[in-house]
Amino acid sequence: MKLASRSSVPCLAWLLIVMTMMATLALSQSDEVVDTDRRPLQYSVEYYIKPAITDSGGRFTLISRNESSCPLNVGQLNTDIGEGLPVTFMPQAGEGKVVKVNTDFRVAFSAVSTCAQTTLWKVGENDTKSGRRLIVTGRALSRRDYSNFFRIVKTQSGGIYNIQWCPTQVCPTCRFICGTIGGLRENGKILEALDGNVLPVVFVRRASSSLVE
Ligand SMILES: *[C@@H]1O[C@H](CO)[C@@H](O)[C@H](O)[C@H]1NC(C)=O
Ligand SMILES: CC(=O)N[C@H]1CO[C@H](CO)[C@@H](O)[C@@H]1O
Repeated sequence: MKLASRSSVPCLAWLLIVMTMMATLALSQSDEVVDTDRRPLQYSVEYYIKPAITDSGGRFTLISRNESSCPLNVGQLNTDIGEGLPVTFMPQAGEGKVVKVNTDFRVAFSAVSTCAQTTLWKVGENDTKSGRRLIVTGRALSRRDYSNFFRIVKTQSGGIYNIQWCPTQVCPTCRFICGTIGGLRENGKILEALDGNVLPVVFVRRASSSLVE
């Protein structure tokens, strides 16, 4: 009897350790963003961004808001026909290879623009016409300009996400008016903007992008 009760103590301790390890593992895995093949999203790999729901436009691409100007806006194709432009996510220093939810990163279309401008996503000024902040392309103007940082957040459904601008990780003391990206229809085009409807999206890994193991 004595022997049995003694040996049950380390047994219980082991069980606790194993359970804690499993819980930690489950937590870290659920923090990973996954693509449409349920593989973890990786930095520096190309992905297409696609609406998770129908009748809300096609894949993400660069859009010219005005015919004459260079494509400055982040937007969507009008239909689900067409590949769109892939993006790559760029980590802040010290991040791992895998993109996690609620983690600030920079994101750019991997396209060579004829306008010889950056394809980095940026939150633009509040647009007077729509009262919404459009997502444009451009570089931050200073080190304290956090307009290039975006993050992926979970929705109620697994594998479906929202893209947010809320860079509290890069500036924990800043007070941001955070916003989530959704499509804004204007003159037969779909532009992305904060401060309105919210678009659930999925990430489709570009076929030629090889996984870096
Ligand atoms: C943008 O402008 C509209 C209209 O002037 C205003 O209602 C809204 O609060 C502004 N949004 C932000 C984020 O400043
Ligand atoms: C630079 C430029 O021409 N901007 C125009 C683009 O279109 C919007 C909306 O129609 C106008 O408000 C801008 O003046």
